[in-house]
Amino acid sequence: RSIVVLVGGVGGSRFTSGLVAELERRYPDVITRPSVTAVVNTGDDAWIAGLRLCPDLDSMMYTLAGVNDTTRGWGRAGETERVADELNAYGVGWPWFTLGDLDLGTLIARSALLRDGLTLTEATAQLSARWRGGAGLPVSLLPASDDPVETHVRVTLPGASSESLIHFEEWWVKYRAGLRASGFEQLGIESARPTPHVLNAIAGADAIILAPSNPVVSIGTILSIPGLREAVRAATAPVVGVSPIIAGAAVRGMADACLTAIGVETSALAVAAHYGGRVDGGLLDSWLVAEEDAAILGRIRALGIRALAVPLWMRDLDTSACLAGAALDAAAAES
Ligand code: GDP
Ligand code: FO1
Ligand code: CA
Repeated sequence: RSIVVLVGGVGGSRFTSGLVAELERRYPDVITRPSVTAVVNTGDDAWIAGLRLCPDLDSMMYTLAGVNDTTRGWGRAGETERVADELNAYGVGWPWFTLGDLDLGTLIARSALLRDGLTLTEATAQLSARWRGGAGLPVSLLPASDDPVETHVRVTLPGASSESLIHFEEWWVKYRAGLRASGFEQLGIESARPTPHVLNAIAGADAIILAPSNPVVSIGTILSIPGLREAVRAATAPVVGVSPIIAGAAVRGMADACLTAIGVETSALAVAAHYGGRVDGGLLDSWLVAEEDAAILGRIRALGIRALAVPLWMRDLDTSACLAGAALDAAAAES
């Protein structure tokens, strides 16, 4: 059996770690344990100092390898920043964006593999293989596309009289989402395609889960790759979504500002309506909301979506595993 989960960075990696822990608990024998494939957002990717940065793939890889920095929420634990100081002295890269030395090792390795002609999917498989004493990661990481797609944000820069497009990382890290976004553009999206690996994983899945990731710049970008949304709709597996919004607030990150920019209210109901019910041309068979949001269950069901209220806070591995278990149960109830 196989489970496919669509993910962004922090929300996606917390949820996926919980999913792995829950599957290990339910299926102690590795032979019977369902496999997990994560389809990862690549819209935050960028060339920086000549190197390929893939923030969400790296958040997933570091978290599943157990080497992530849990306080900052990105990058490696125990980092040093000697190389970043040199890059800044040369005026190369983004001075407001800190690349740790260990993290730079990943970026150099990835860039070397891409330059050797590997696809991002192949490079990601090689980067993933070294972890856990060479056993690799407990999840297959698949970039949603091998074709570069880079999310840019339409903003009016301080002192400017007209709008310009800046990279999503600049909007988020340099301006902390403080500049009002009037829209997002996924540069490269028209000619991007989902990889065959992604299409096969979706078609062959027994359950498809939309992680509690940013619905606009993580899950939204994955789904806007031409053909991907259609592949999820055509899949035989039940599609279960987990709300990234609890009681009208994005728990952490910039989902609130992103939803506002595309005209969607920050609520679990509005995000469900945005994804849509599968019966109505949308994606969702089931939608998990927080217990705090139990009052909206009836309105979600009115959209033709099964709805359940469960503990939605991923505080630690146990609470993340519990949430993943609820998503597995919702999928089992559908099939
Ligand atoms: P990013 O790429 O690092 O921004 O991470 P993702 O796109 O995977 O997820 C970010 C979103 O996850 C946040 O904007 C929140 O809405 C959501 N999120 C973060 N923590 C939690 C949590 O504990 N529970 C739930 N339900 N959602 C969360
Ligand atoms: N986030 C920050 O807030 N500041 C940083 O300097 C920063 C550096 C960084 C380096 C590598 C990487 O993979 C991620 C990094 N992030 C940083 C986090 C990341 O860019 C964003 O939080 C996500 O992409 C948002 O979706
Ligand atoms: Ca991200």
